[in-house]
Amino acid sequence: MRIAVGLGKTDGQERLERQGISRRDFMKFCTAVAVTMGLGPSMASDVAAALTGKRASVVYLHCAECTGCSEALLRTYKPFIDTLILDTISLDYHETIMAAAGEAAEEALAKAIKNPDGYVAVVEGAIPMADGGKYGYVGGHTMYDLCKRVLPGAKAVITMGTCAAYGGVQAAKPNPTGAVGVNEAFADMGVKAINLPGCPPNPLNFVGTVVAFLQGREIRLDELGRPLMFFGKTVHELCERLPHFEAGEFAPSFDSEEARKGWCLYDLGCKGPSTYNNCPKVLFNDTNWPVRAGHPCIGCSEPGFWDEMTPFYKN
Ligand code: FSX
Ligand code: SF4
Ligand code: F3S
Repeated sequence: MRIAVGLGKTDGQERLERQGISRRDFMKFCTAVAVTMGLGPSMASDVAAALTGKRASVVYLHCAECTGCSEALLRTYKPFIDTLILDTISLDYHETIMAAAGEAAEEALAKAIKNPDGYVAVVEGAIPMADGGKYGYVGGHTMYDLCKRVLPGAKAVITMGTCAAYGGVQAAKPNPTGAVGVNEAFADMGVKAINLPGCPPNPLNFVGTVVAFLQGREIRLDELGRPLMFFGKTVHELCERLPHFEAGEFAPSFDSEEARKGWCLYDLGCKGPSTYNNCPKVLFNDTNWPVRAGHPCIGCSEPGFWDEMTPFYKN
């Protein structure tokens, strides 16, 4: 299978080869991204073309969060995926992993947002709004002010994780810092972020969004700002335990033989029926997802799940 759709090797291909990423692994990854996007495996070469073309400049901001979203993205089981992601996008500013510190970091941000080709902004974490935003500072600026400086001028804004999308754990009652998601905080400035919730979100949903953006593809969203290609179905609809649900076969406890045999976890607290996400289809690290591992879905990609979906377990 060829990587390139156009003529000759692109810079991107050469970059990947220099990093020791084989074409076979790369195409396998592109097939997974295409399937995640609902495009079918035959579109893998289009995905490959987008991933090896001109790199999009990305400014990645961290607000109130645990950095689990970045960890999910960068600690994928195949070492080449983080390389690939970092190679696909030009990550010009990322507060956690950038080598620059202090004034050099400030300069990197100033330069990135002046890029004549524009930039994509990614936000991880909620925006603390209470008391003038004083509960979250980065480099002497409130998280609110930093976002205000970066987001309105971006070509696209992507929220990475439930905290940035809807407030997440920081917004759980009584929400002392007044944490809210990006769209709630910046709607009055015309910001309309594409929400990629999940605590953490699946890295393939992020890559799929970047690919769709690079391809100029329309990204259809649901009423909560989530791309329908990833969040169009409930976890329950995609779950491999669904036949047991339909047969009325419910595991009575986590350590039961029935749970091990794959019976439905609904009676143990599973929130799959009211949670939109593609975990059963996409898996994490190409390996597993909560319900297959015997853990109920806790609704981590829904707004307010810390309040609305608790108690997480019934037993
Ligand atoms: Fe939130 Fe991301 Fe949950 Fe953590 O940083 S979505 S707390 S996994 O990691 O923002
Ligand atoms: Fe639905 Fe959860 Fe049962 Fe799966 S385990 S079928 S998501 S209720
Ligand atoms: Fe989250 Fe449920 Fe998937 S808890 S990771 S949406 S299975």
